Amino acid sequence: MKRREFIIKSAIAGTALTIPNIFSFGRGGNKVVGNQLRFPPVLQPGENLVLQTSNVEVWPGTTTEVIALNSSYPSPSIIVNKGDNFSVLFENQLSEEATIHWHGLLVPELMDGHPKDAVMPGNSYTYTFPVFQRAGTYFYHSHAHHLTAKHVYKGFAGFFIVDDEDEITLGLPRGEFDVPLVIQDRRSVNQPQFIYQPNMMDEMLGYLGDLPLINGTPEAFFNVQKTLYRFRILNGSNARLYKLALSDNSNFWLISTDSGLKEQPAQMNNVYLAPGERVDILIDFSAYTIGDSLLLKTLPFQGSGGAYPQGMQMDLLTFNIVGNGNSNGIVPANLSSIEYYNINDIERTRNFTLTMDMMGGGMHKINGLTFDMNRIDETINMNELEEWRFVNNTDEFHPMHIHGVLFQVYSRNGNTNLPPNDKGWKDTVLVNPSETVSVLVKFTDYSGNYLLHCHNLEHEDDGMMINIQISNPTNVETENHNPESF
Ligand SMILES: [Cu+2]
Repeated sequence: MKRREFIIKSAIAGTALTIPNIFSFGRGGNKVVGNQLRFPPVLQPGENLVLQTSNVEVWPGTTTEVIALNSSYPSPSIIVNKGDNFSVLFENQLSEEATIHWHGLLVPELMDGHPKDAVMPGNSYTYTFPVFQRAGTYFYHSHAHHLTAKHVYKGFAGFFIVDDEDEITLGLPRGEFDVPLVIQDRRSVNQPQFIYQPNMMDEMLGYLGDLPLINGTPEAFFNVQKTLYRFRILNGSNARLYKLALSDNSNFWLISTDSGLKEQPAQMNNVYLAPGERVDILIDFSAYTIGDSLLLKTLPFQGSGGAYPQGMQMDLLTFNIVGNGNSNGIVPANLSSIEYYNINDIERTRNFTLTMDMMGGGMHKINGLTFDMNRIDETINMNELEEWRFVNNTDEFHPMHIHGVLFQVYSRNGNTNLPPNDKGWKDTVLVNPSETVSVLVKFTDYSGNYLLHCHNLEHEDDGMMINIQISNPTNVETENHNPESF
């Protein structure tokens, strides 16, 4: 047994989440159709992450071949406290290379899972880094060269949840009332397999499906009490964008963007969530009646066509109201303090023009470039505030993700009046068709070779990714591990 390297928060792990379902009868006593929402296991201290092909039950009575960690789909959830030194041994038992990227976490270059740092078949690697960020819903996934999309589609992605004292004191719902939900779409035509064979159209639009899985559960239902819940929602899909809403159009509170709590909760009745993004929301079920059901849906919106249209309406998760339990959670008036950057403090502006080109080595490009492992495309000084403008010259959605930094959205098409899900700390920002999105970026923690890429994973593997080099001119690591920094 290795020494205890990080602390498991059993409160979030929620022992009640694993009790047998005794409420699977709906109104009128009819058996509810569908499958009870599953939860991935929580990685235990000293446990390794073993990447291998295995067969798991996704649809009852059948098995699905997955590429996942510790034979779990979704991959195990990692739960740590701010201040922990996280360390895990990663064993690659596949016959192809792999890395783990810790999405949204600020980690040293060699821990970031850059494809140049691939772990070869049969090899292992210890990922270790201090967790100095505040509480939030982060995740991890494959970042292997030209293999990211396939790996993630087949199951290689999991939650990385950070907890801290500041959040505990707020009185948000905890334990069994604090529920992680990862949304991933698969193709019903291939059921029960996760066949990954993108054709030309899939590489252009992304590999989209018609069948949503929630925590790997098809036709998922979740039995809830008449009380306040927190849901940590991760879009773990390769390419699908969701417009999340409740079936009765009622309001929920948005409390967190990618990288931790907002300043105040924002009441909304729908929110867009692009691949790689997370939102935490509070839903109050107290006004419903036992026996009622409510759906979490994705609403229709304008998107690409094809066999699996972007923007198609889907039912994602059924909430069955089954009891009078109380989370004792509250909707706090204030959540956290966020210091917003001032546009007048920028040292420079960089433009990143996003194009789709039928010719050349790859179709999706950033500033006319496709990814070259051995080429540094941008050099950025640490501790200097910059404005990065993503200019989308395509009619597709591009969720742009930056490694090694948390940033703030500044404007969309010049408009600084932003929706609530743009306000707060971000690591991924949706750039809509023909839109220009401006973000304010300052690297404060680590120097080295990081990445900027589209989180539509087909676009990423297609080459919509560039190397960024963070340089520290003073050559003095000013690693800012001050808890107040983010
Ligand atoms: Cu893209």
